[in-house]
Amino acid sequence: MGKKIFSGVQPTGNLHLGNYLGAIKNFVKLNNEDQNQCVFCVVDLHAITVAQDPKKLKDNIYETVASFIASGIDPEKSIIFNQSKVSAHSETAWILSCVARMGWLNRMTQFKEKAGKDKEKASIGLYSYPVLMAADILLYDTTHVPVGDDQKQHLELCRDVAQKFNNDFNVDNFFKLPEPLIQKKFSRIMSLRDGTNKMSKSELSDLSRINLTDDKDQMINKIKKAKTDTLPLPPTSADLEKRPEAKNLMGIYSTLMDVDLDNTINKFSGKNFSEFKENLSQVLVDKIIPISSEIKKLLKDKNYLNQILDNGHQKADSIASKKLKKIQEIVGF
Ligand code: AQP
Repeated sequence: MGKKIFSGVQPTGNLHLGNYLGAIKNFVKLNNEDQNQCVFCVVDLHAITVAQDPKKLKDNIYETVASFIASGIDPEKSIIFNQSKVSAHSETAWILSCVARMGWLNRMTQFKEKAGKDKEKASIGLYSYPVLMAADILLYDTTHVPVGDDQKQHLELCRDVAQKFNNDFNVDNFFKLPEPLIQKKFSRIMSLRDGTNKMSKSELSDLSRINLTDDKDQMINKIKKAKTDTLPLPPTSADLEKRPEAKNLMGIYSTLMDVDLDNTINKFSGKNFSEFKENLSQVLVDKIIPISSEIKKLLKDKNYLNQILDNGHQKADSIASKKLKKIQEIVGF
């Protein structure tokens, strides 16, 4: 039997190599497996947990859809839609927020990181974000959720919420407990400026990430400027452990080439960074520029993108509203 896949990407702009290698590349693989039912959501309700410029948000929604399609997701085979258009997500999130416990949410590291020191001023939405994410996933009887490593804790919370709902209302197996699908290696792509921080859309320095819409010169320049150390490339993977920037760049190369890290190490051991960076730039340009060009082309055809979203909205709404109706009956509405 095929898998039921659900995952989301926030339309917060600057979709980057981390989003692609950590999540979207995996979406494409799952989309291409025959039996799977895939739902890929542009999670705009999640995006507004931090302030967004309304005009840019609209553009970013189109850019996210274009990135899905340019990366190889087939909109005929997978459901692609905008989260805010299917009201069952918000309605289910409210019900589940009465099931989830404060103590569980207090442990979420992403909230702590994003809220920073001034958590009194963070939005309530940012705090309860994982409950909305649980609603997103559970509405589609999802069996597998392809995500980057940073989302693992939220997935565990989703399973806890599902289990507690099933227990509290005595509805065994009503919500399925979804499994995370996280890449085994290099599940977290790090910033090009600091190998200990994840590559992120909201990082101020554009030099910290490769955007999926960057052109060839920008990519080459960012790799040239990527932080490194002064040593030549090492002979074993153990030697990389204390060299986060070298490890990240070699990981990016290996993931793009679909080869093991040891393979990359053997190829470049003893060489200096400038030679390695030339090879890395070349593979980036070969693999990502076709996607980048396709995104730009698709963004010129808003009618086509709207058509995909409308079509996806109808399909998603039909599944989600049926599940919501059952949830409402169970809680006694
Ligand atoms: N650096 C990363 N390495 C691997 N996977 C990553 N993902 C994000 N960054 C990396 C994965 O991409 C998917 C979509 O992420 P998202 O946009 O919904 O949210 P995010 O994790 O908050 O992404 P960013 O880039 O870090 O955005 P900001 O800066 O706004 O917080 C998810 O599966 C995520 O794991």
